[in-house]
Amino acid sequence: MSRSFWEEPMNSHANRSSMALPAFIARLALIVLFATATIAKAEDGYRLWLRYDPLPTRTIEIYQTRVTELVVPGNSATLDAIRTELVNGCSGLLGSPVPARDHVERDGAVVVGTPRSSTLIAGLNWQRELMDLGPEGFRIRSIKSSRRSLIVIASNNETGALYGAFHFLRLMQTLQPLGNLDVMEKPLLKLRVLDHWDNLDGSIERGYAGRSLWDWSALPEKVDPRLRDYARANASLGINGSTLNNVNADARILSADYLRKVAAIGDTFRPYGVRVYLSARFSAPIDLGRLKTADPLDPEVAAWWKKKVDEIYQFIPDFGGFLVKANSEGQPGPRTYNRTHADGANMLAAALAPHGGVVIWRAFVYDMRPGYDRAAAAYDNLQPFDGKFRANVLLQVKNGPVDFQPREPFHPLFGGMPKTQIMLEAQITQEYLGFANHLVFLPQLWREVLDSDTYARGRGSTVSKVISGSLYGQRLTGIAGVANTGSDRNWTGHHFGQANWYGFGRLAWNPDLAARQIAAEWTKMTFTRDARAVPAIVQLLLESHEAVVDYMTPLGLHHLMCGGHHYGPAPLLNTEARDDWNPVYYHRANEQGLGFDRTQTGSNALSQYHKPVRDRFADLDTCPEKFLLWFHHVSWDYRMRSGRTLWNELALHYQGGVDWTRKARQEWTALAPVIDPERHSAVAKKLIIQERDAIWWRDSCLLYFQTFSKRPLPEGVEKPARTLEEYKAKSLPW
Ligand code: GCW
Repeated sequence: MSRSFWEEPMNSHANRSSMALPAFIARLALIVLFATATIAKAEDGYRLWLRYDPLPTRTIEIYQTRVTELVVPGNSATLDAIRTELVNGCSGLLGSPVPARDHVERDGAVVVGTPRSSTLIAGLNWQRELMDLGPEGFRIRSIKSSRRSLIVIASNNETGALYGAFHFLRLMQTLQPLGNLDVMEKPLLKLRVLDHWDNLDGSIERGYAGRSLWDWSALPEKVDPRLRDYARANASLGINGSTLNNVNADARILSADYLRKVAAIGDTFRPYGVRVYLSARFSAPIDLGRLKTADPLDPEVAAWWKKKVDEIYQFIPDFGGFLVKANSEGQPGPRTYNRTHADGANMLAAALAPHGGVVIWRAFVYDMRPGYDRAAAAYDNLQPFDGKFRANVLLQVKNGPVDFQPREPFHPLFGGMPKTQIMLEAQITQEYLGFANHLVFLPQLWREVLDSDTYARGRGSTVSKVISGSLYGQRLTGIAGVANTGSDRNWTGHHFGQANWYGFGRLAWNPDLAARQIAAEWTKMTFTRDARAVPAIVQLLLESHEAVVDYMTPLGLHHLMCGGHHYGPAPLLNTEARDDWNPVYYHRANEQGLGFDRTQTGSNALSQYHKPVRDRFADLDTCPEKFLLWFHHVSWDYRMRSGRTLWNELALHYQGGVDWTRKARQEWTALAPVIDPERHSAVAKKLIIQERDAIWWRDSCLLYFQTFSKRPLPEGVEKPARTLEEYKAKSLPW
């Protein structure tokens, strides 16, 4: 059996007989020491959800007859990856070696591949089904062949077979019956990409889990073996793209020196179906090419990009394309030359089209004029170009109209550009959500956005349908997640941050998956299958998002974070360079009340939504209270649906968030017997920070808002731990 590279090397057994006693004891001590270290190291979270430790004995007994040998005929890097993964996975889970064979020898063989790699699969007559499932879909089926019972994992394409293999391992890891399998799966979105905001110096913008995984100085000669594990983890979810560098891009990434390094990364990812994308700096023709302009309508500029793109494909034949942040937060772009976003995107798209590459143009564009509402800016800037983008351009839109807040209503560009291929951009890294210190299960947030009804084509026009193309029939579809990975041994800083990487991948595959299912799968694969612990952890995960919203920005408040780093509260902040980087711009607290009026009496950003949505949000009687202060400025005594005043309700939400962090700590403590000590204690420490931070948020926000509301804290809300002056003097440390 070949051992998984996740696993530690096996200890060699000492030869007792030929050894003197002291030497033997010393050797034994060493072995014990080594074994302990090995076990301890194994629980550092590195293996993510791909842990292949033995399943419960009863399950093994049942599975052992179903999975006896692994038949992955053929030779290619992907087929090899499938074979290795299945041998390691099945052997580990079943606690004894499951051999790989060239052909079926017995009942219980698992046969994997494509009609081209396996004659058995070619003979099954599944052509039509496999065709319908596309290049990344797969079928898993229990069949009888030559009187033998087999499990077949088949796809038209090797990457699909790899996804099928991971799906099969997930079934085992989550203890699903294998007796009569009949699974057909295909991804609902085409591009499922992680965006890394990694800089060339190894730092990561908004990264909280160490340094960049790409060691540019060592590449291309030395490729960190970890990159293969990164690709494996992505493939296990069906993530098929990775944008390596920050959208605040350094043009040097496009130089030949760097392209060689990028190619080495691409070679490592390729067997796992992960294509490489790069963020392109719009001014690269000037920065790298020494041209005088980057005007997209200048023929020399277009020629420069064409040549550059041709060069990229020499290095990376399956290069995915460019991600572009243009004319946003100081980045250069077509507007610099009085050209439109469409001009810019289309010029790059023309260079990429012959190679099958795409341009992913970001909609995160906001201008500042006096009285401007930032929440309305992206729509105003991009919507007029609906239908103007080339066929290989996607417009990547953040889930909400401001910026990855703990909660936002859906972005009005979803359903607002029927003739444009819109992609969703989610943020997995927790820029505004407590960095890698807070436990917050983001699939819950994404679920809320995906389920939001835009009413673009009447009831049921959900964001999920907009991005999956089922509403408008767009050809290219996709989703991107700003990665939360880094060089930390456990990849994501917080062990529970792994759930967000996992959950993003699962939703990218199927944006209609329930958050509860994702939470349960992840928990069983990552932490424990204990029948009482699983529901407890799932519950914590599912409650966590609302709790974080409660102690940070309840009832539609947003952007109350400290300037710059965005950790901790600074509701009074009013000194940032731009108005719309200041919390006071967003909460608009005064003696009358609180909230941003985005109705007709205010910025009227609401007009960007389709009519029934607009009307529902505009009317205080129908506006969901979770968005109340996003759309309305309401008085401190405004009566909430509970009968309480706004002030009292607000205070109780803050308190509720704090209460949850305490409950989470207690429940986590109770789980100690079923979680390994190393990860248990690491999470427990993070939960202490989360409680401290929640209190800080509650107190500083309430004390500050109280200077306007001039009302006492209601019963049930604890007395603040410090004075407002103290909170002003010091910001929350991370
Ligand atoms: O949320 C803001 C972040 C910036 C980021 C920007 C963006 C990469 O604070 O760090 O820049 O969004 O999405 O472009």
